[in-house]
Amino acid sequence: MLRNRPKFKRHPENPIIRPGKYPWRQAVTFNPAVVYEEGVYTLYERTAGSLTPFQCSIGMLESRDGVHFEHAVDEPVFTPDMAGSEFGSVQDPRVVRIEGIYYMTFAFRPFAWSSYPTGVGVPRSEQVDYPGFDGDPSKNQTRSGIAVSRDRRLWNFHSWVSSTEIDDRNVILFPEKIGGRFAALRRPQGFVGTDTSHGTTIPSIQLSYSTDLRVWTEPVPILHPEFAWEDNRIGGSTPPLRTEAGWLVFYHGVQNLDASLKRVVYRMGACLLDLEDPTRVLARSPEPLLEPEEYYECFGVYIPKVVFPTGAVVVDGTIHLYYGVCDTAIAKATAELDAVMNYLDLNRA
Ligand code: BMA
Repeated sequence: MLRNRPKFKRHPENPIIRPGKYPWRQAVTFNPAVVYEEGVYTLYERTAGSLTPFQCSIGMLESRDGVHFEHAVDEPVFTPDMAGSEFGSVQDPRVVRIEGIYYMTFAFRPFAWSSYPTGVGVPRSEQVDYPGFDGDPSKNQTRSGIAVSRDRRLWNFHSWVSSTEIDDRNVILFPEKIGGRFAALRRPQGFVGTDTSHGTTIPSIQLSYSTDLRVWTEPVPILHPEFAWEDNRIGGSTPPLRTEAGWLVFYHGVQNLDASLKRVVYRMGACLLDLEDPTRVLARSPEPLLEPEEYYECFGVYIPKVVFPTGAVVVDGTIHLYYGVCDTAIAKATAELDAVMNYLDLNRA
């Protein structure tokens, strides 16, 4: 099987996007959304000016070659304030265009916390005192929302996908309606542990539909962790890419290395979902297709050993994959779409 594993070629100039230039992106830039249209790559970065508090906004960059990006706007194009809380944090955007309108799904924490990296695993984080917030973590869960734009530059908050009661992130819209409805991948974390009513005990990828992007059907689990490299959780990574054989989705798998140190490793896998009924998984990669190997994927200012893809576009048969590294910077890798599809074909369910 390993013989046929498609090769993701890292760009020699990685990490291609690094922190700096503006105060609001001084500390980190990572986990970007990417769209490609008429020869222009538009990238939306998750940025923060500091880790204390770790308050994130979304910046916008453009490029003609997909490697050398310049800021299109000097200020963030989407901020916590625009999502309803000046003390909050907007995170991990994914952007798709459906019927001429751009939709950005994002994760949102109402009150940004402060993070203290440990160098070995998930940082220690503390709730911060803000007016109107008593520090109760149950009132500061990460929920997911949608912003819309007609021109890729001016964004407005549109609606929520999940409630304040549940941690639900990695919400990713399909790039077209399915059976007349919007469809989204999501990763609700409440329905896990001892609650088996949703058919999953480890955070899994689930699917919901909506006719208006406001009211969503109850999420249905579609992909569960199965392999050792997914034993902590899995979640959707990049917006589904339409292929003849099905929706190609890259997802992330998290493995526990040492629970006492919160030491984990984030890797990337791929799956293929049925075009008409994406709850049907047609194929899945038994092994990761990208994992931390290079220095910039193993060490950063926030967390070690993380590749976290959030954007993928296909240009002339080549997949251009953009991924956050160690929540610090942005890297790029490319692979041939045919190679990925042939590999998944060997790994049909
Ligand atoms: C996840 C998310 C991602 C992040 C990853 C690694 O839970 O917060 O945004 O890249 O952890 O820290």
